[in-house]
Amino acid sequence: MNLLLVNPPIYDFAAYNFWLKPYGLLQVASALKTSGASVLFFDFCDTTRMLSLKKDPYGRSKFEATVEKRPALFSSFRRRFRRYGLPRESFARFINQNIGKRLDSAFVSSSMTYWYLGVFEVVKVLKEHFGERLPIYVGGTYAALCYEHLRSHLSINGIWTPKGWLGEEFPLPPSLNILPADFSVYENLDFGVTRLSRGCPFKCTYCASTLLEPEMRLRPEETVLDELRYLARREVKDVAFYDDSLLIHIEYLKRMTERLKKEGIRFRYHTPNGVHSRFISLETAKFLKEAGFETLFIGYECADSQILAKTGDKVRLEEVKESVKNLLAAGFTAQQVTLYVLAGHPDIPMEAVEISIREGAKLGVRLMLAEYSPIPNTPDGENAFKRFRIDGHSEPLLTNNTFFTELVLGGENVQKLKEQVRSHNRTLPKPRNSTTH
Ligand code: B12
Ligand code: SF4
Repeated sequence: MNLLLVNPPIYDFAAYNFWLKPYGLLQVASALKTSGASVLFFDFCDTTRMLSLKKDPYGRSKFEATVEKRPALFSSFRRRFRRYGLPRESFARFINQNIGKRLDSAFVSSSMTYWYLGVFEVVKVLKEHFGERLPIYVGGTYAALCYEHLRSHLSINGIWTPKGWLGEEFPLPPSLNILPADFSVYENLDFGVTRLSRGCPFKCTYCASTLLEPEMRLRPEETVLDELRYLARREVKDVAFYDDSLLIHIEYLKRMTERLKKEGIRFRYHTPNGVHSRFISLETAKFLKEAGFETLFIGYECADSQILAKTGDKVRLEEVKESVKNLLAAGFTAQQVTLYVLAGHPDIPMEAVEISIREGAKLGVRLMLAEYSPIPNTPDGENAFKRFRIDGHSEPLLTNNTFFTELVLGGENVQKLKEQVRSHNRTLPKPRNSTTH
């Protein structure tokens, strides 16, 4: 059986390859190959194929991009709307050279809810080339969170959701999310990603984690180790964790890194998805340093504990202060630790974001704004839709984090916040022999 797996391009106001890999689709690749199928793979966001790009020392980079016509609902929004990823022609070439007309089914992944135009583009091209009779299946975050939107706009065979298939089923193991990811589909690898678990024990009111995975599940240790051993054989140096709550599994993490070390495997680890301050004791900070964690991103969100308590109480300013103190004492530099500051959440006014930046700046590590995206069916997402009279269900573009943050705070204020963050980051000492950018 000939199957094609595609990770679509991104349509957005901004996109950066912040250790982005279509991890779910790589798990699908693994399941399909195990069942004996022949798998072809095309990733529009594979930056190893964008030769003109400058990479940072950890494999991150911009994407190749073209400016696109702004969707009508963004007409009063001044920012440029772009398509990020490999050009349409390279996909057409790939199809002509590798598949011709012999394709049994196609599998398309999806990521952010507001990136669905990429899914639409890929499905359209597939239908043009292979005809309406080609079975097409779509999965991933947008499919899971906005399946009604997807179903009502595209004629496809099946949608993979956390509750099971919608429409036609394609036989895939129900334990898909604990299967290994198959990185062999990539000719070149600039970094790897992994996860020890799926799901999160916290229930933050702005987050979709429980909708995507109602129960927290650990992936088998051997599966994760095999994934990482494979990446080591491919000489990958940087690995990013995609866990929702990585440090809750500290014993697992310790066992795993210890076993890899015994096998002579050492990576530089990164946590772009943010980790919890609460779990960073001095002992854990020392372990992280020793294990090879190179950049740590921490979910700081907001300095106001009352606001935080209302959204799920996953973090408090005191805990952030303590964790940063521990990380610096364990030998991390100011440049290696970044605090995410949440902006654009309707319950966090401009002044509260500015206070968060000021308080965060006092801790002497990097800050980064995380622009809020109102996610359908989350408590805060639904409130946001009511308050701003927008319907993110019938138009998921409205959940775009850049757009929504400007809607809440105003464009000038967002620029002001960005400048405050930038000017703080400029004050931080640049370490000698630094590999950070
Ligand atoms: C890792 C991660 C990131 C990574 C990058 C991930 C990526 N590859 O795109 C980083 C750190 C960069 C990131 C950034 C952001 N993220 Co994020 N991220 C995640 C996280 C934790 C995992 C996503 C992931 O890749 N999962 C990997 C695989 C295992 O899961 P999956 O894709 O769902 O696939 C499963 C199935 O769907 C299936 N599958 C997948 N594809 C297909 C295809 C077919 C055909 C089939 C059959 C099945 C199938 O296989 C998997 C089985 O388990 C999710 C939360 C979560 N728990 O899922 C949030 C999440 C996706 N992110 C979110 C947010 C808000 C953001 C940010 C906006 C945060 C911020 N304010 O800065 C930014 C956005 C960046 C941007 N440019 O716009 C939101 C979604 C927002 C939205 N509107 O869609 C989520 C849901 C978290 C939340 N707060 O609720 N994120
Ligand atoms: S701790 Fe993070 S992943 Fe877990 S529910 Fe809260 S925001 Fe979501």
